This record gives sequence, structure tokens and C-alpha cells, in this order.
Amino acid sequence: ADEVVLNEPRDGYRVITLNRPERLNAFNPAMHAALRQALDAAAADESCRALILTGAGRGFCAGQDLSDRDFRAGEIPDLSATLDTLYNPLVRQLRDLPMPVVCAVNGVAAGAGANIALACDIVLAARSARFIQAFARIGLVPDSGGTWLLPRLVGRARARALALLAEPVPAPQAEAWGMIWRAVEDESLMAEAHQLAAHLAVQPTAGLALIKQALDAAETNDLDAQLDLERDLQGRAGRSPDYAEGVAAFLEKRPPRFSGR
Ligand code: T3D
Repeated sequence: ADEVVLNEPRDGYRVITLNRPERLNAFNPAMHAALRQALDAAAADESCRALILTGAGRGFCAGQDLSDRDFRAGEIPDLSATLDTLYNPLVRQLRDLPMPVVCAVNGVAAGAGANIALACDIVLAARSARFIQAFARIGLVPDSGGTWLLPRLVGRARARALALLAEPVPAPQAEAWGMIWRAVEDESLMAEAHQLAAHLAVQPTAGLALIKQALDAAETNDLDAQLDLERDLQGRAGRSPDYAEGVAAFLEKRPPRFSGR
């Protein structure tokens, strides 16, 4: 019952739940370790072809657990070290997972919690959820990829104001701005997330992983480099059993049965 991350296998996918609800699922070292372990296990499990990441209780994640930062004890925390050893590897791992990650943002997502949600592949949020770049309120810099991802998601003007003002963005606004995929009724969030994950879990997983790779590279490639990359990735996709199955199913006018390979 005191597991800080829950890992629930479903048919073809897993649900990973941040589970420190009394702290709005703020990150401490134990939760970092458990989350990394859950992601490693998902990546190593061939039958796992999609993930849902969500939070227990009324929040999604309030970022770093600030009660671990006690200056009264004379501690001057080395935040570069926490980014290097905890947050940055987590964001890299999420981005590099060879399967789609659906984030079901069930409530407030603040600080690193907001940016970890935004680093997922498809972000669904409960209408009542909000996203807060809380860092500026406490003298910090948006991290976990926020300064890179936000301008790309919402444009330079909104990214600057959000980072500097630390104002909450309600989920429907986040959807309207293109920051997330969809805001849905609170009551239907998990049902919609499960539906999406179950759908993704029977898709051509290896192909979806190549799509993730192409879109990530596109953020920094010029068109020429991206065309070369598309050529290389399409070459790999074209040799996959799922491509052969997709074409066969189309020609035979039947639903495909993708193996994920
Ligand atoms: O440090 C490093 O390693 C560098 C990395 C930094 C990454 C970061 O994420 S920095 C940003 C850290 N996060 C924040 O600054 C957000 C802090 N939290 C809030 O601003 C608010 O809690 C929220 C806006 C997220 C939600 O507000 P509200 O009113 O819905 O809830 P609340 O009453 O503030 O919080 C509920 C409880 O959770 C409360 O505990 P209590 O009073 O009931 O015992 C609150 O203290 C606790 N809580 C919320 N966020 C955190 C937290 N406890 C520790 N750390 C938190 N981040």
C-alpha cells in the first residue's frame, strides 16, 4: 500500500500511477527510482505496447517535493546534480521509450510535473486539471525540458509569459493552445485514456516508435536532414512484418493483426 509508483498490467499496455497523493505526487528520490524502474520494466516487456502515466488522488504531480529541500538544516542543495541524475534521465527515458505514452493528467501538474506530462506522446487532461510552470515562484528555472518544449508547443510569446508569470493554464485552455491533445470531462478521463492505450496497443508498435524518433529529430533537423532520416526510417519500416500485415489486411479487406514488430 505504500508503493510510491503503481504498475498495473493490462491487455497489451500498462498503467503507471504516481502514488504520493498526500503530496500531490511530488517527486522524492524513492518516487524517481520507482518510476524509472516501472519504465524499464515496460520497455523490457515485449507484450507491453503502450503506457498510461497518471497520478493517484486529486493531483497529477506537483514537481519536486520541496519538503526535501530544508535550508534550515544549512543544506544548499545541488540542483544541477538532481537534474543530472534524476529529472533529465527520466525525460530522456520517456522520450525514447519504443512505445507510445499516454499521459492522463488527472489534476494539477506543476513544476517538473507539468513538463514531464508534456514530454509524453499524447496528453489527455481532466477539464479541472491545470498546468503550472511553478518554477519562477520559487526562484527556479523551468526544467525537465520545459524551456525547450513549451515554445514549441505554444509559441514564444505564451511560453515566455507562462514561464515568467507561473500562471496556471486550465486544461481547456491548454487544449485550445495546442499544448495538449485533449481536455475531457473529469469523470471520463481514465476511460478515455484506457480506450486510447488499448487502441495503441494493437497498432504497429515498431512503426510507432520510428514515428516518435522522426518527430523528435525534426525538432532540430533541417528539411534536408529530415528527408534523409525519413528515407532511413521508412526503409526500416518497409522491412517490418507489420507493414506486410498492414498491406495484406488492406488488400484482403480485413482488420490487420499487428504483432508490434
Ligand atoms: O529541486 C530540484 O531538484 C530541482 C528540480 C525542480 C523541479 C521542480 O519541480 S521545482 C517546482 C516544485 N513545485 C512547486 O513549486 C509546486 C508547489 N506546489 C504548489 O504550488 C501547489 O501545491 C499546487 C499549485 C501544485 C496545488 O495547490 P493546491 O492549493 O491545490 O494544493 P496545496 O494545498 O498547495 O497542496 C496539497 C498538499 O500537498 C499540501 O500539503 P498539506 O498542507 O496538506 O500537508 C502541500 O504542501 C503539498 N504539496 C504540494 N506540492 C508540493 C507539496 N509538498 C511538497 N512539495 C511539493 N512540490
